[in-house]
Amino acid sequence: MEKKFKRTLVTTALPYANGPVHIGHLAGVYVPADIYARYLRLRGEDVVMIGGSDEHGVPITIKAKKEGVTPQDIVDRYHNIIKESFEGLGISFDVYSRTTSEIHNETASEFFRHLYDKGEFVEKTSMQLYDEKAEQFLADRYVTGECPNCHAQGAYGDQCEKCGSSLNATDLINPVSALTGSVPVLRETRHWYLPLDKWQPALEKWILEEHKEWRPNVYGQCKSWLDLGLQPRAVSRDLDWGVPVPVEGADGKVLYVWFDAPIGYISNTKELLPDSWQKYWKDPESRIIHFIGKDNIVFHCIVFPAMLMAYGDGYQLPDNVPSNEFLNLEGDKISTSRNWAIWAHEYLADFPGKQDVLRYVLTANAPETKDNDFTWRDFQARNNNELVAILGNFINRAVVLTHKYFGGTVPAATDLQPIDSDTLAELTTIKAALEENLDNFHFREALKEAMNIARLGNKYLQETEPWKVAKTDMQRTATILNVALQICANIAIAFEPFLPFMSAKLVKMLGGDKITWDMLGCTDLVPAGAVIAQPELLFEKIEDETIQAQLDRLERIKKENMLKNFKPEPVAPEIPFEQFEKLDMRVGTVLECSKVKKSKKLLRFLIDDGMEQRTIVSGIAQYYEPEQLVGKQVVFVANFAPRVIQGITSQGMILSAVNADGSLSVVTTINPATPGGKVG
Ligand code: B3M
Ligand code: ZN
Repeated sequence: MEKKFKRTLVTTALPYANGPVHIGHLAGVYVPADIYARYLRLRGEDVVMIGGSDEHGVPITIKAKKEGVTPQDIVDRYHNIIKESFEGLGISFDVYSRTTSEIHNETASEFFRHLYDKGEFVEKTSMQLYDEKAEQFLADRYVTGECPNCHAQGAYGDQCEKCGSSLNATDLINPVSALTGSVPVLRETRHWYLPLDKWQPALEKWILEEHKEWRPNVYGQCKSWLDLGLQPRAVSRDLDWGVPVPVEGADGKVLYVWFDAPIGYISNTKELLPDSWQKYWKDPESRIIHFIGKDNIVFHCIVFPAMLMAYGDGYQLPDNVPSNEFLNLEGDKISTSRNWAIWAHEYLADFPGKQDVLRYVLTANAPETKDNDFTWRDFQARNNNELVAILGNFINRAVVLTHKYFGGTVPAATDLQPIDSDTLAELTTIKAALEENLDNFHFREALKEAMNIARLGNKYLQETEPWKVAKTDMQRTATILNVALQICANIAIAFEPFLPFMSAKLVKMLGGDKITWDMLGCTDLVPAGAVIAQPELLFEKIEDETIQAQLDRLERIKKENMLKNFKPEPVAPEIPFEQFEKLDMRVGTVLECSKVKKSKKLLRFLIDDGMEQRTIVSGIAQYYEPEQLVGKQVVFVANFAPRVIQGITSQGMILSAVNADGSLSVVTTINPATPGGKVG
């Protein structure tokens, strides 16, 4: 840290309470923020970590409507799930609140009113779509219609999902209200806009000149926004869910969710520290760090800072905004609506006691500089090959050998040799590297450095072989195990920010109590004569079946999504009856069916066609076992010109239906039909 700060406020993006949190949220925001906050706490710094649910916004009202419940029901449900998930994973919030709280309502309301009174807003009227039946203005998401660009049907008021273009609801062709299905009309409405253009020069100076150290993705996004030129932004909406606009005559209007949500950071700090919250926001010797995902950059680096500057009164701007890229799941974008995610609460239920495994994998694979992929195979490999084989194995060996040779009493190091001091000296080097990385928000690299301590320990035991030395030299054995236990204690400290559950167990196992970051690099953490506990398993192997069950779940979800999204192919151009008549389709009974050798796709059929028997080759081997089909009736095209397939002459074609996932279902008859009978 170049500058010295007196205190740090760590904020984490407020997750929308319209669904649970998933590994993408965790990897992007909450795990890195937690690592950072824990690190600062261990250093004894004054740090506060703030979080809460974002409970306003249109998606929540839509979900409520769909389920026939109130928006409050929705946010109550998800706020609780989210909060418990964070607790379960050891995300160490000092406060986790919500934007429907009274204190937030007051704070956001006052914030708006202050800007209003200062004349910081521009008031503008515009024409918006209004549903006369529902007697309300329609939020963008509540209007669908034809896309003015690609003419697809069902485009939303803010975006066409077909061609991806962003839209204005008023540009939709033939708009329909999603509330009542009626045709909306244009009506005049008044809103308050924050003139971001006014703050453009100040923002340019602050970001482009004074914060060149920000991550390239963050700096780059800000630069392109600024290069485009900032425009006034509406900060109110016609909606009945949110913080009411505190101005006379603003009935039916609420603060735009992106106006009130960042103020949530302030309300949450107030809730936690009613008397001293201002120190964290207004003292130039404090600093604010926003942990967010990349889709939130503009709001945290441009809009919210402009709001704070407009407010004045000493509010400080964030010092850094370490935003991550996205985490994908098994090669596909994580999506709440498609259920393509690993949900935090489900993980906790499926993998009890394995919080640190997820924290480890998400950090080792963190999308710090580019999008990354989570795969269950990688999860398993990192657990088995790194946590079990390197970390767990080293600690286990050190503790087990101490029990074996010294009955669990820490032996004294009375015979220090160069290999011992060299190894111990490495700890100081690793500590420096760890700090360098943590201070600069490089959590992946930092985790690698922590892991290097375990690697160092394994190498040390491999080279000193205490199990052999013990046969001849107990004094030397004592020294080696003393050194190994000091390395274990260093692991407990270095890993606390990353794997707090493991760290706490290890501290207890070594008979320790309180740890601090200063202790890292020390070589007398476990004193000779102290008694250590029996070894406890810190990590265990994850078996193939466990991983397969998760992969099967994802496979099921993929299938469900395919069915949901299936759109039948458009019907082919009309044909006259005579053309249909040319096709001679018949019923037949399958007499024999077998796999075609050397082919994965083909089955060979012998069909009773009422005349002679005929052979047909059909490409459905992936969907049926041959014996399933024997005795069944099929429909086939009888006047197809014979074709030679894999050396077999196929006399016709068996009809199958093509399913959403591309699989095939053979067509059959409901009542027993006469072989050879015409189909038509
Ligand atoms: N709820 C958006 C999101 O989860 C939003 C963050 C608010 S942070 C003030 O992407
Ligand atoms: Zn379109």
